[in-house]
Amino acid sequence: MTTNKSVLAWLDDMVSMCKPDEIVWIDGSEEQLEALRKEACESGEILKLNEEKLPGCYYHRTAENDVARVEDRTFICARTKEEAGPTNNWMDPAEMYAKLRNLYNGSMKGRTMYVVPYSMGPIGSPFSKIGIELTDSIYVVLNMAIMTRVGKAVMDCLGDCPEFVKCLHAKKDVNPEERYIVQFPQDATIWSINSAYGGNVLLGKKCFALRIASYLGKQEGWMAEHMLILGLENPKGEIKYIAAAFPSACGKTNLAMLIPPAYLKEKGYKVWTVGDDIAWLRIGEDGRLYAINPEAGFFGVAPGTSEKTNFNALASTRQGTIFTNVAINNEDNTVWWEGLDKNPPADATEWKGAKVNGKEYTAEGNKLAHPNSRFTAPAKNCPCISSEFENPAGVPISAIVFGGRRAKTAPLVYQARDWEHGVFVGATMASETTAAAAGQVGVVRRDPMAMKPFCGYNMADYFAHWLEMGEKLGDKAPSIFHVNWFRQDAEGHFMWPGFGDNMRVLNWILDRCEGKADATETAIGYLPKASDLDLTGLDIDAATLEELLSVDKEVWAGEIDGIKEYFAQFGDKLPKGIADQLAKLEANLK
Ligand code: GTP
Ligand code: SPV
Ligand code: MN
Repeated sequence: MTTNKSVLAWLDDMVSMCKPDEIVWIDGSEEQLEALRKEACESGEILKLNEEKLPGCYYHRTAENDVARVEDRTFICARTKEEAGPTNNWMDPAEMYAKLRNLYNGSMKGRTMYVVPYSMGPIGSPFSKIGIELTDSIYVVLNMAIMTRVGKAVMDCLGDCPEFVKCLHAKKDVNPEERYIVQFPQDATIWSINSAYGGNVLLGKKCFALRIASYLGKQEGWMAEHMLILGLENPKGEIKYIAAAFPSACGKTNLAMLIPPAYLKEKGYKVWTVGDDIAWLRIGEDGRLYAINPEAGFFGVAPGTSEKTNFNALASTRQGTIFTNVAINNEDNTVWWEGLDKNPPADATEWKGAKVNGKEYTAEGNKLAHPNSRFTAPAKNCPCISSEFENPAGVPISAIVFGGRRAKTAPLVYQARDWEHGVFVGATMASETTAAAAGQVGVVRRDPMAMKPFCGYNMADYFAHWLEMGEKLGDKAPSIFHVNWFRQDAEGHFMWPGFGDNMRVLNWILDRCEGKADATETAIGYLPKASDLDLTGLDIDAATLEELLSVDKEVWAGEIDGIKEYFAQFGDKLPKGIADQLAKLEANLK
């Protein structure tokens, strides 16, 4: 498929190491993908679902020990430990290459190596970047074909250029003890072994589009962020774009596809989805910040997705979708997960593969679907996909929103005083951990800009890069906000209805950007009073609202200690602007 010397030399090296029986280039044609689906169905790697109800949809179950990203097995092998920084695992690149070459050696004997050329971003856009993933998993090929633009057109676009990200994935024996997800930023190389799950193996996603791309962005003056991108259309037909960073399983897909409350819908408000997970941001010719979504599909959390909570996400999964680790409804060979409806199938196969009576099974408190079970759905299926989705120049961003899952502390919404303060707000984000990564769930941890697991270099330099971008943007910089949809009352109930009602907060945010909404200055930034939000038709009592929109100085004083402790690991590298903002917050809270 190519005469590109760099590609062929690299491929030779990888083939002689992995020793596959066969090499198959993925050309992107429907015929080839269909043949692979057939083959994977025959081997049992995937199952075909009900063709009438879910046309072109398949089911896949991963190993029980392989159901989420593994942060403790993920490495940034920069030249030095200092370059990887204190928030990343690091090993000397030469040592890591040697260790992994041993593991990869002969790992594809008796197997086929698929060569998947892919583009992150529309093929040929100045924003876009090319990768080639070598994998021995048809499941990975089929997912990459949904999540990215794959095939011959990508190789044609690459031509003789040596600049592409070299990605190698071997499923091997899925041994968690020898699982490695390794980025070599200086070599634009990603090596993944002993996993077959999502972000560990769909190497265009977190490994490339965030870890490698954040490193490239730092060198080249742009940003790769864990952000959704949405367009909010007002009744006049004007569309303003928002980019929002929330940690994994904290609501990006949901917000990106939001359906406004009925009264706003009637007025003509609409939300258009540009992206649900990753944004690449560059300064445009007019000096504003522009974003593209480098992906072509959604790898979304299934549990909690329903017609009521996220109609558009559910609609996106009704054809051409791969479901991973959800439950099977054997009554009609469709899928089910907690939160889809209140009616688990009696005849079900739970995610681990056991046939169960679903009604009794959930009654025991067990989950039919894994909490991190996912759907891989083509973006073009989404009823609210933006007309700008394929725009190679991206969309102009008016507001940047950070958010986390905080039962206490963070109010529903507040606005940063300026860019530098906004970067501090992002840098001090904290959120409860979720099932998207292996490990304990529900523990509050610092997750700057929702990038803790995804920043491909020293986090302190990443903060500095954010500050530099702000300097370049000057008065054209988007305003920065923080939201928290997850405040809980004493009984552990969510205080804010969330989902579609988050639109009320988005409207305040965009009005603030245009100087059209009021706010009160507090120690942490500008907060709306209840009367500043449009709460028409919302059933929420005044006391709850007051609490959602308040800043408890004592609780925040406690935050200061946590922030200081967190920043200490960066030593002198912590940018002065960030240290200044911390001092300001401390003074404000006195
Ligand atoms: P990743 O794909 O892991 O990056 O996750 P994400 O950030 O896209 O999260 P997603 O939108 O899939 O939401 C994860 C979980 O949070 C789901 O179970 C949702 O139902 C729940 N959720 C999303 N938005 C809200 C909200 O506004 N309020 C509440 N209470 N829950 C929400
Ligand atoms: C996340 O964990 O943030 C995801 C899923 O979007 S994964 O692709 O597994 O990283
Ligand atoms: Mn994500």
